[in-house]
Amino acid sequence: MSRLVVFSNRVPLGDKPSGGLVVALNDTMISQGGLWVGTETLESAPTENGAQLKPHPGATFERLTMGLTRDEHAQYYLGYSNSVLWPLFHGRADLLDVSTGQFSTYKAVNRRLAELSAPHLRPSDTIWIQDYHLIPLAMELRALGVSNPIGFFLHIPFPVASNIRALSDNAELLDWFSAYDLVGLQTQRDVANFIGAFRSLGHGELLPDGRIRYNNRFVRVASFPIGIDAEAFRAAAEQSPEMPEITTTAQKVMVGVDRLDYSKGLPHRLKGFQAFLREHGAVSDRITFLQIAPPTREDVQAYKDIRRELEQLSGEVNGEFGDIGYMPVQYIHRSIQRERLAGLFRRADIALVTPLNDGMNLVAKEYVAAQDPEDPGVLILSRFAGAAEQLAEGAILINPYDAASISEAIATAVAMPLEARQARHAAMWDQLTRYDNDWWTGTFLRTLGKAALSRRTSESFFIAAGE
Ligand code: GDG
Repeated sequence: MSRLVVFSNRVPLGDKPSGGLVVALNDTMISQGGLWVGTETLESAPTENGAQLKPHPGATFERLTMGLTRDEHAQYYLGYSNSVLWPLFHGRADLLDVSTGQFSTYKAVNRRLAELSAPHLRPSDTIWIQDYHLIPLAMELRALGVSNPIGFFLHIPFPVASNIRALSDNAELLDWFSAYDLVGLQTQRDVANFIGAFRSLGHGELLPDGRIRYNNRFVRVASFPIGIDAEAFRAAAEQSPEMPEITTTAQKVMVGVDRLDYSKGLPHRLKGFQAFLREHGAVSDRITFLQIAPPTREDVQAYKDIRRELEQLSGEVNGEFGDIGYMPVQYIHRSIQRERLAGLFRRADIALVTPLNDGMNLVAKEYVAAQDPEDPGVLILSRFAGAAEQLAEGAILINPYDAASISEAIATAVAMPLEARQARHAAMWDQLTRYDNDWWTGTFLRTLGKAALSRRTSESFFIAAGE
């Protein structure tokens, strides 16, 4: 059997991995073994900076990391990855923070990672590269003669062509993607955007078999919505300890859990809750809205701004509607343990998930998985989350830009009878178990195997034909 080699910016080094990508792949690596390669930021610059990969023994699979200096972390990770690609791919060209050195460091880090990892690769390996930090990696590996099947999965949305034009070096982006055998995206909408970008920016040609031909390279693109291990998450929620601390004077608990990121629509969520309290507060059950928002990328200005805005808004809502013994908004700016998160989801009557743009949104799926099917809570979900393509039948879909839409959805959720909640939950549970984590990895890797085979055939055909 072919060995799986995964590349991602971060490699799980602790006992309890967290974060969607890492959790999803960790299970696969534990069950089938392989090699996981990534980066690690060094506290002080070593004399021979990142001259070789560092092994991390102690797992059932092999782990290697490449050390990044503080400067590389600033330019490659905080800079090009998170101040250029992240906002751009989330449709926020207004938040681009471009500065000299980011682009060249991003490319240099990818090149060094290719150079240092190539000697560790075997001819029969299947290579799976993850996310926007490492888009150029396949091109760099190909330049070193690596001809293995190489797949890529983008965890965030793929932007429309007009947004890509905001990147000065957008032609390189298409070159990078075309070095892959298979590009996996979260949704059908992303696939349409990907094809649109190749057609309008690069004169790519969509072939009848669904592949894109671009500069005589062939790349297959398809959607593989990332899943979770729903059964395991349900079991964790069942076993999670009681939470007396969230039994408040409120009759209902509504929850939100998101990294404090501007793509998650947190201010919009609070404005929606505020509209609900104004419209329906007097006649509704009292609701406590518990928002867990762990810090993330705090050195990037846009993240400092969103934090300030959120703190101000929670204060405003609490000032307007709080009472002795009742604070409508509980805002917690730190991370909580995964087991407690599962229990919190199960306890909550409603989840409010309002991203303005999101690749998938695993929180929505985890909330559904954690519910007691006999007495499930209600998911309110933005139509701009990738998860909305799968969960439309069971969730209440909202437009996060419209506070009235959120307010109405909360009122509907509060009043929803048991039977309706059960039926909606059953429809979503069906999706979660059908398209779970094993489905995601299995389907992607099978498709990659086929794509690599047909690419070899086509490219040798064009070489033979002298094109
Ligand atoms: C990216 C894409 C895509 C959150 N707070 C805590 C905590 N979490 C966990 C959640 C969930 C994960 O982190 C977040 O995943 P999301 O999917 O919601 O969002 P991103 O971090 O933006 O992930 C996204 C995903 O990649 C996977 O492809 O779905 O669209 O943006 O698992 O539970 N976990 C713990 N404490 C917290 O406070 N333990």
